[in-house]
Amino acid sequence: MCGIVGAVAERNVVEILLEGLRRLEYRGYDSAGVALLNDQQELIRVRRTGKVQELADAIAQNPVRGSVGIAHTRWATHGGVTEANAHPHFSGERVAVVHNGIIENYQSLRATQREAGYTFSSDTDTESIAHQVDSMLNKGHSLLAAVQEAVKTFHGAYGTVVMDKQDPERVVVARSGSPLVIGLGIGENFIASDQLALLPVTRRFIFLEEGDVAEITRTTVSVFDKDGNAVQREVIESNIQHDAGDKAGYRHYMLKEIHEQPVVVRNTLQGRLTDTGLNTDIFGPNADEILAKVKHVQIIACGTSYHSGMVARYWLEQYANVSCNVEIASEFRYRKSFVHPNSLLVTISQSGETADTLAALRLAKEQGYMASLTICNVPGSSLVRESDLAFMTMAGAEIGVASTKAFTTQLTGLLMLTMALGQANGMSDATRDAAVKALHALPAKLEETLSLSNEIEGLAEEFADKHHALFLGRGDQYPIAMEGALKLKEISYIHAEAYASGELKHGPLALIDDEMPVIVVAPNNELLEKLKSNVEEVRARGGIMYVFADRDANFVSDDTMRVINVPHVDDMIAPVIYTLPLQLLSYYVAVIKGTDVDQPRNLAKSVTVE
Ligand code: F1P
Repeated sequence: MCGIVGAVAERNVVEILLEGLRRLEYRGYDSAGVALLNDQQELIRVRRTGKVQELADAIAQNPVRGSVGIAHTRWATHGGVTEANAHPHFSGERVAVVHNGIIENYQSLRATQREAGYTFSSDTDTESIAHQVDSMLNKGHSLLAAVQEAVKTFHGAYGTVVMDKQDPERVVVARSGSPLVIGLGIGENFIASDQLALLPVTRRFIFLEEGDVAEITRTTVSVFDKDGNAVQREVIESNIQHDAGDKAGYRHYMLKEIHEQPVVVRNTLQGRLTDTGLNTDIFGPNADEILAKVKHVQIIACGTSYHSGMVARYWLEQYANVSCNVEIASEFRYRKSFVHPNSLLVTISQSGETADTLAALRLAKEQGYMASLTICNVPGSSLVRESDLAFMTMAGAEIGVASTKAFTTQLTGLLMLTMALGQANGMSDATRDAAVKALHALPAKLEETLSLSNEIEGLAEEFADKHHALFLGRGDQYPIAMEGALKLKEISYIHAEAYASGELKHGPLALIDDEMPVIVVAPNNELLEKLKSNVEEVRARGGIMYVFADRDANFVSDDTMRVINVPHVDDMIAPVIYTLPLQLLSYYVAVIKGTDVDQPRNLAKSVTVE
């Protein structure tokens, strides 16, 4: 979603801003822009719809420079994808603003501002931020005070950075609902919506908290909390590994990330899984003491992360004897729900910034959960900071909008959570030993599964002209079928649905014909015979099937069924393993269709608005 970069320096900051925007490209956006204060104290702006490269080309043709600047990638919410709606937005020739989030009361702000004589050149909610700050400046406030006063009138979510032409030494930033991080340099300071944007210039960061307003000059950073009190926020040294430019020879980040899974799953296990069980407190300080009391788990997440939560429900109830509910964050947060005694709230998120998941966590905290745990991939993210316990997946930066390695590392963490909760709830030694063995084997099995890549690439040809697809699975493979369908939708734009195959007779069988490929995930588990009956139901209606099956499951390819043999693995890790062929299938179908694999249309990597 939208990205912010800003800088206050002595040197020309144009390249820093553009590089920052490039590093945020993976989040998804549709236009980009930059505003600078140049040496003549003029406010200049360049904006383009499309890619950051188009903005960079425009600047290369008509160079601009400045030592104070703000830049933005916009993912349209209010107003179409036009240059006029791209950020930065100005109020007159004085104030420039970039903004992530949504100002929900922008209509009423606009009405008041119109009455005061302001005019609008965009359809955005952001322009009303610029005018609001300008009106406060006109009352004689400093830039800092003007922003502090202006934010009092905003309802909604914002991460915003403001420049004032008449005060060229500083930018003022405000955070409420959309993350912002200050990067500390030597004789220069920076701001961004994500630390990745600033890694070329610094590794020292201050993560702003909800309600913070901060004033940033070349040499000072002053932070004020929501009540206006000056506060000290901790400076964190980031050791995050990321090189946005590096596809390591792969054609797309998504393919690179699919192939990284054996390594990142190994990294996620490292230091946590021993030869006989788990190390202590791998979910945070004193976690073992808290987990020992847990009798129920409520999982909250969105998208792919929700699917990993769905798998965890099967695991927790089957292996750990702990009851579990899973819910989409946007539903959970707007309904009254029941809090079971001794409930642990678990949020799952790659980014740690998903607006609905974060809001659900905040709501749940008021509802009497025993403790909150997040399974998250981004250190220092809002979910990590606001949860009692955290388990960091070690997927590394995930650039492809469609999540792959984050998902399999989440599953790895969730299986370890199952072991940890099972410990206090009667998990047998045999089950624990099986889990340890299966997890130790997982990276190598993932590697083996990736060798199906060529076969799946060949198969993808058969999907390129299809408009619909149906994914089937049972038990803990049902969420994997859902994840497979989501991947195909996201990057190839083929309509795909997933069903628990026992549900076929209850409706979806009506869809079956030879134009609707049916993808089946079929490990050799106790549900195999049931699944085989469902496969026969599809066959009897002329359906064409692609079955990803355990080699011992005895499926045979024929005119109506193509069987792809998946390595045999223990039941516990089968959901992780069967994810890979479905990721590869979606990837190769998307490549054949020529879509923008890493940045699919209309989607954003980090969904920071609800
Ligand atoms: C949730 C999510 C991702 C998806 C896309 C949009 O994000 O739905 O699963 O791939 O990037 O957001 P998160 O909470 O896991 O960061």
